Amino acid sequence: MPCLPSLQWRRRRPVPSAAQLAWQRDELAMFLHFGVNTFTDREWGDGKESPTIFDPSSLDARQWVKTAKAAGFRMMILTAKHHDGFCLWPTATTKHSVASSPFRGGGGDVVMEFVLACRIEGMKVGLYCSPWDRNSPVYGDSERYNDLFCDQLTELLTRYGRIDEVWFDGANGEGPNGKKQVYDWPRFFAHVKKLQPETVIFSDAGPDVRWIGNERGVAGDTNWSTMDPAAVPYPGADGPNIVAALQSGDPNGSVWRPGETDVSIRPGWFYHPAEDDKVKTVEQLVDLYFTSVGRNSKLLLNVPPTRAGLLHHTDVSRLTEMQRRLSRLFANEIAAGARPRWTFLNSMKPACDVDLGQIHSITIADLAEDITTGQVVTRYRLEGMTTAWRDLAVGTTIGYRKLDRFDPVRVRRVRLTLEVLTPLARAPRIRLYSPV
Ligand code: FUL
Repeated sequence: MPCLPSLQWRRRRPVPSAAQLAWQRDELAMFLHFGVNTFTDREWGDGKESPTIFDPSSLDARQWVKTAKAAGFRMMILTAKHHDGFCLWPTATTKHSVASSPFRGGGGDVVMEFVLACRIEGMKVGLYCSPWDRNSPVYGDSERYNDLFCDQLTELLTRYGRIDEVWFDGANGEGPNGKKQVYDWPRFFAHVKKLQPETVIFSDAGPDVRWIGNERGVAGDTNWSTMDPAAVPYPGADGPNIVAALQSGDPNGSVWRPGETDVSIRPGWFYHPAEDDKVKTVEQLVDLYFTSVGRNSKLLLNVPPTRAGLLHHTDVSRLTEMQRRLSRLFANEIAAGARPRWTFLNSMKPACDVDLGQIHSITIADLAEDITTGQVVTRYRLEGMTTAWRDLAVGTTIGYRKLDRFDPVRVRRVRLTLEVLTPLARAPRIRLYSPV
């Protein structure tokens, strides 16, 4: 009788779509919260704001995009509509928009300026459109509002060319009729995909990208890109196990749904002058890179434009410095020429040994699975040796990228031992960096 591989080995594990793969490889995305709250100094508008308050004096979307590009960001996501319902584009669905504001004499379109600036700079484009709408008179009249929301999505997804990410927040309230709005999520998702088949949709519940479960910028140290879709059944779902499921994913999950880590450079999501001296430090920004990108996630860092319509000079200089600091940290790769010798690559405990040729001081390990074939590492141990082996980093998942920082250690050889769910299709990548 032929010997059949075990069922577990034969089951096909989920793999990323081309869009999910590109999304992850971008690593850094910038969030821009901008709207009437920028002018009222609030975080959540109540929808009663007069559109006339929206009057950025020197809005320059090129300044946003150039700043992001110089700092290594590859995508930007703008709040086209936040919970207050004010639309940054001239929509036909409501008068509560830029068309009723003094901005560009009522002829302006912030979404258009943003998209054009992104196109010129080769930056990918994402749009946030809040389903919770505190201005809409039909919010709470579920079917009518769902129709209106789909009309808004149609405008956003047909007027501006390719949109690479559509970002949904799960916030859900009651309308003026006192009734809770019932969102038709399957309809929203299908509508987006019909209009922009290549886009990735973000929400707590995916379908393409999931929320990481907190707004502190910290992904789970164990972080699977696979998920059980039943764990978070719809955006905004509440329950005792939901945050853990979002943080860590699920090794046995049936869908590929990597986590996105959103956090603001300031305490609030919108710009507040009183927070000008509370901008995250360069060290904090670098830490965020390690707790997001370095934990198999993607960093979505919010940098809110000011009332002038520009990124604040403090935020700009922190971003520039963050990029400089990261480039320095990853400047001295030392194992580049060394060939890892893999043993038992086809087993459940593959291991490899790298002879560095001479003694090197190392301080960062950068491990990566080839996720085009899925994510399978459940445990890893990286050891270094000059005279005796010692642990450098021990952890659970690797995925797209796992970064470990440690005090500089002088080593001549390193050894990586893995435990995997299914045999590796390709050897993981190992990069080691010396301090500068
Ligand atoms: C939250 C919203 O309520 C915040 O205002 C912000 O937009 C953040 C990104 O998502 O859930």
